[in-house]
Amino acid sequence: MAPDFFSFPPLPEEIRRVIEDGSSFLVIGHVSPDGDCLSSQITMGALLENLGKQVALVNAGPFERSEITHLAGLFQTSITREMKERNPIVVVVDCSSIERIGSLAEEIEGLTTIIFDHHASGEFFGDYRYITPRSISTTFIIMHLYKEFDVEITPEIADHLFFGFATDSGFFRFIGSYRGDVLRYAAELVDLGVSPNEMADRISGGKNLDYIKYVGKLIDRSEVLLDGRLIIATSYIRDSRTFDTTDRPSDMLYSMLLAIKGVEVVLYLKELEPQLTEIGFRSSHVSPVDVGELAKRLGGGGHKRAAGATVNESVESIRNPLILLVKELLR
Ligand SMILES: [Mn+2]
Repeated sequence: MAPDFFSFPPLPEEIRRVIEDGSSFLVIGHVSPDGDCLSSQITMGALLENLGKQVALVNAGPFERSEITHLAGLFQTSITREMKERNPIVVVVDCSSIERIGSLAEEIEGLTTIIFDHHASGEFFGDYRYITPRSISTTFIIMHLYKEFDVEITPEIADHLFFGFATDSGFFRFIGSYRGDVLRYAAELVDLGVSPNEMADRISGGKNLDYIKYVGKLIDRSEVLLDGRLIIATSYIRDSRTFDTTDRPSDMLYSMLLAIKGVEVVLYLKELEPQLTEIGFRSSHVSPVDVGELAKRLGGGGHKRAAGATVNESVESIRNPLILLVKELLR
């Protein structure tokens, strides 16, 4: 196969102009933020401040994952009337659909909105968009913007940027051939003082024993289907009474289940309410299944290999339709 090198598409002139002309900005991310989302908000905010703008970071939360809880204090959880009266420009990062910003969706109505994202599927929203699905993380796009706007990357900003790279790329495990560009960006950050070693500890460490037991329970409960090509793991509301952890078991769960020979698709069904289920989708890099498309059919979004959706169905009622959908795609 011919090398498929990546380069960023040119930044649309309109976006550059809106940023240059604006004076007040709100930087928003998705609900239940992960490392890439918050790092993107922080680094985008710092970029804008460097350009002389007034900036507020807003995220509806909750800030549950242990690797990001310490960042919660940097964010406001709603948009006050005062903030809105300044007629700010809204910059939404790492977010594939308007629903993903939760309660903030209503609050930003009527404001000029720019989207910076790397999710392939999802619905188009906002007035201006810069979406590059082949970016490993949204911070990867933002690092590019630092170069575009010729703003210096400080060691502190480097740390946040790398944190986003690492969280969304499974610590560089999801990066394929001919993507030296990602590693060249990462190398620049390491030369600014980022320690991949320390970062790995920060991302995968810091968990309690209940978290590990919880992952164990979900693996124990998981079902192998479709001749071993699909695995479904399920968590129930009642688990929160058994296991004392706010960390999401999903990342560790996915990598363990995808390590099983022959497994192409992993579905993680999480009971949020009796009639509300969050579905996490993962597919192995050898599978033809595009889980982003699958999630989109259920009103969600994501990438070819990782996606999510939330449905108004019980865990039991969504299970069989999901198996049929995957079965169709595995043919
Ligand atoms: Mn992301």
